[in-house]
Amino acid sequence: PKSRQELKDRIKILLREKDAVLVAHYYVSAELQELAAETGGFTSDSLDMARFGNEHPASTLVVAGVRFMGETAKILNPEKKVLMPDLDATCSLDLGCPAEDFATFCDEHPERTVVVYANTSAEVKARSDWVVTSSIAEKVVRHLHEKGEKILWAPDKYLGDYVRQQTGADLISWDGACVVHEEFKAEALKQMRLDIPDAGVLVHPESPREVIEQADVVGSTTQIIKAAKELPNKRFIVATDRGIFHKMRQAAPGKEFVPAPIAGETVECIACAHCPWMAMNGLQNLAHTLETGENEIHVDPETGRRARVAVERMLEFSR
Ligand code: CIZ
Ligand code: SF4
Repeated sequence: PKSRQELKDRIKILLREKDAVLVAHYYVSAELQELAAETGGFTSDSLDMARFGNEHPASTLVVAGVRFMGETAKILNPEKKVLMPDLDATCSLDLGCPAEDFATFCDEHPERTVVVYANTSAEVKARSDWVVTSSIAEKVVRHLHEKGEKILWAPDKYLGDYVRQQTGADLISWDGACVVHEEFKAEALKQMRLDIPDAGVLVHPESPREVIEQADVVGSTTQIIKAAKELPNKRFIVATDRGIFHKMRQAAPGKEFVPAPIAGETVECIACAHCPWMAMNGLQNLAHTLETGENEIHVDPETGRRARVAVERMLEFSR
């Protein structure tokens, strides 16, 4: 077994040798986020990860995140090799929305425009009219609503609920949830806000409605990082995966970040608010995939072609 430093050095060499670039999500370990920064790669949310991978000239993209992020990279770049540290790193939203059941749901509502969250399989994306991420979901749905379109939304019911409320759109939702964000508890958050009354409250819209209602800022990961920098508060209660604290501390040095409570916890929170699938990304399996070329993402070309139309619509809209 190699030391962590030896592994990092090996990964740096392999990235160069294989003409590969590391694209990481805010929810993976600080170590991987740093490695991406040190090697000319990138850390961000799923929208900007897709954009970066699409624009970068490397012939291999190594995606440290969860499976749908690797698939989106492949959908946009069928000619590139896309590798992931662990192909079993998935997402409860993706798992909870199987393509066949989703197709049945769409067939039952043929008059509706199908808008799906990026946290879905390539097959589900291929069935959609639009793919969106949390940073532009509201804007896209507002745009469609203003054109008089009715929406079929999947898979996150909390984000769907939030977007419906913000835009007034006629929107029906699939019944899915994120295992991390769904656990944030409204009552415990009320108590925590009393315990630290000066704290700003930042909430990702995959959280339950009663948690969202207590937020000073509701937004995607990128929007939450921006709020930490721009709001005057010195402390923040944060309802999203705590992997994001690494970038928040860099963006707003000297400020303090407290994870929002799950299941009755108040100020102290040690093993909560972290996605088990994001946590599967490590130095060892990253080195392994680069070394062997194993764990390559494949998307059926016809499925990929159809999904690409909906993903590119998002990229075009967000320009
Ligand atoms: O919860 C996730 O997986 C998020 C926030 C994905 C994204 O859009 O970056
Ligand atoms: Fe999916 Fe939630 Fe994990 Fe994001 S944090 S990958 S939405 S399970």
